[in-house]
Amino acid sequence: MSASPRGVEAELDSGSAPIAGLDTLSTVIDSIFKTSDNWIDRRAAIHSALNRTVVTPSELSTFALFDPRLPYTRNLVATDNTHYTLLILCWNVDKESPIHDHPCDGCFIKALQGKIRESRYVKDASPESDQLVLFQETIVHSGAVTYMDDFVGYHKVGCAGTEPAITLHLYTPPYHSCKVWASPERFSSWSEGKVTFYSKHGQPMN
Ligand code: 2CO
Ligand code: FE2
Repeated sequence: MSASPRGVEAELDSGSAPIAGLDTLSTVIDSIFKTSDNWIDRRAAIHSALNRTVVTPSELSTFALFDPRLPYTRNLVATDNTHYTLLILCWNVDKESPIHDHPCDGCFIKALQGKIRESRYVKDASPESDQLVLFQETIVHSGAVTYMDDFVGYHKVGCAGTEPAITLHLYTPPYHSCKVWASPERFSSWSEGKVTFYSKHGQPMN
């Protein structure tokens, strides 16, 4: 792994220095987990690091693998198997994920190419209701970073443009399955979605 000439500490300290490439980002993320001792600082540092990250065209050709048969393709970029997983997801036009939760502390998304739509839901507060209610819909443009967790609600994500979209995701800590809702009409009726990877470290799984 290569840090920038400025060094990882400088990367961490600076609120504005670009982070050149995914290797450097992984090194910076490793440092964040070593140095920050509370979630508020860690969350701000991760958000800042993702904001500053510039993914190169060569990295996109290595990691941004599309399977045209799937709504979206999950490609593992890096993980320490303890604190975080870094993924590149590739979204086919007019396709989206189901509504799902995130059984982790937080989910960060950076749009790298194209644009995505993030639709956020909460359980209807009325005890008689078994619905998920849409409370926010956002178009996330290339370069923007979003944050989500189960305290905020649940979401679905999809390609919002006429071209396929590519996103960078960081989940902390890694998780292996999540709740998936086929419809917002029935909150109590969810199924378990297992985490799968189309590729790991640039190598297709099949
Ligand atoms: N959480 C979904 C997944 O990992 C993608 S939506 O962004 O968090 O498949
Ligand atoms: Fe998600």
